[in-house]
Amino acid sequence: MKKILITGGAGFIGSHVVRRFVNQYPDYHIYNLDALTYAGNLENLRDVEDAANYTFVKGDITDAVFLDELFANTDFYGVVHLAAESHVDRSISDPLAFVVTNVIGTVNLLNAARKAWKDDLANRGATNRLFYHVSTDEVYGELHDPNEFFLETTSYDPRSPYSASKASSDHFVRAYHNTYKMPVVISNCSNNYGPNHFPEKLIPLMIHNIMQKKPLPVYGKGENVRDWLYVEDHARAIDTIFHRGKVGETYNIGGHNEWKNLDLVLLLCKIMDDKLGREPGTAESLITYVTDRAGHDLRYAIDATRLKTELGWEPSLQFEEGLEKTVDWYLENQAWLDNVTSGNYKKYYEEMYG
Ligand code: NAD
Ligand code: TDX
Repeated sequence: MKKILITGGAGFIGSHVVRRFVNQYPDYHIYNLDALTYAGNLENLRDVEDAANYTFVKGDITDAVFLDELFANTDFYGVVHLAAESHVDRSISDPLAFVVTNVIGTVNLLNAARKAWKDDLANRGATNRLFYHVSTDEVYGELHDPNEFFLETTSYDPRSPYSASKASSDHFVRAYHNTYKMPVVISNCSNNYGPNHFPEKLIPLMIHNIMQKKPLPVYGKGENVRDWLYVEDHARAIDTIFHRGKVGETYNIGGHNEWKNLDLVLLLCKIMDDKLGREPGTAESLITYVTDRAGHDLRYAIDATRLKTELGWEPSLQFEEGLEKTVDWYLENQAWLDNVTSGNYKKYYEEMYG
């Protein structure tokens, strides 16, 4: 059985990646390493927690000694690294936390793999191993020309503490490939949405506030543009790249689905009024324009042609369909949302894991 370490598997995207790997690959044993920060929620994985090929490991990637022991005790074939601080607004109020987890944590993980795989790295270029680093489109900076898209070759130009920390971690991953022959692959994905998204991010925050008839805070004039991808499509892209991507390469992942924030919020308002049986315009009346995010990137848009032509991956869902699925999930899983917003989600696993 191949042992695969997935970091950050209790988070939003990580939980979808863990579920996919556990269900699709019974011949893999999936180890989910997660520190269970505020963003980690094991309720996301209730449906797979008893699977024979799944093990949860509570641990922190900022702890190098712990990682060295873990790698010494378990012979991992591969790593899929998602653990990170992921919210731009938090990076503006506490940048150092992003350096510690996203930069130092990633280097710790690279070091642990390097030590454990040293014979393979020296002898065979470790073609039997893989270190997959999951990154973001935000490392490329912002776009102004509507005809421009981020390519794998676009120069890095991170503009928030979050994107600077992710860019730095990407550089370290490439440096380990060049210097130590670490077999790496990197993907840079656009904004994800879907079930289990923590309600500090735009789409789940708006869904939550519409349900509760609370104000919908739109930053600035709502003119910033994001390129949205359904989270299960991202998990499928990661699966594709993990199995068929070329070592040393980078793949952009995106939905080719750009939305101005205000247009997206208006669409969500319409869907929610309809689903909740409210008068049209009820949710829209909650929109409140608030002070803009500092250094707010104007537009992100990914060109994912390489992933399509070389590995055959394409998004499977239209945005309206994905958004409706997402809204339905939140309406059917109000207990999940209540547990997260009340902080009760921590109690479930604190009893089990401390
Ligand atoms: P998330 O915040 O929902 O989850 C992060 C997970 O990492 C949580 O379970 C948390 O407990 C864990 N974690 C945090 N610090 C840790 C540490 N020190 N040690 C171990 N575990 C730790 O994040 P997400 O939105 O699922 O993003 C996952 C990855 O994908 C991140 O690397 C992010 O940069 C990247 N990404 C996210 C998006 C997006 O739209 N959300 C888009 C592109 C790339
Ligand atoms: O209350 C809000 N009001 C608002 O107008 C929030 C939370 C956000 N916004 C705007 C800011 C952005 O233009 O909505 C857009 C999306 O914001 P977020 O959901 O915070 O995402 P973003 O900053 O684009 O970053 C996300 O995508 C790339 C993820 O959080 C990152 O982890 C990922 O790398």
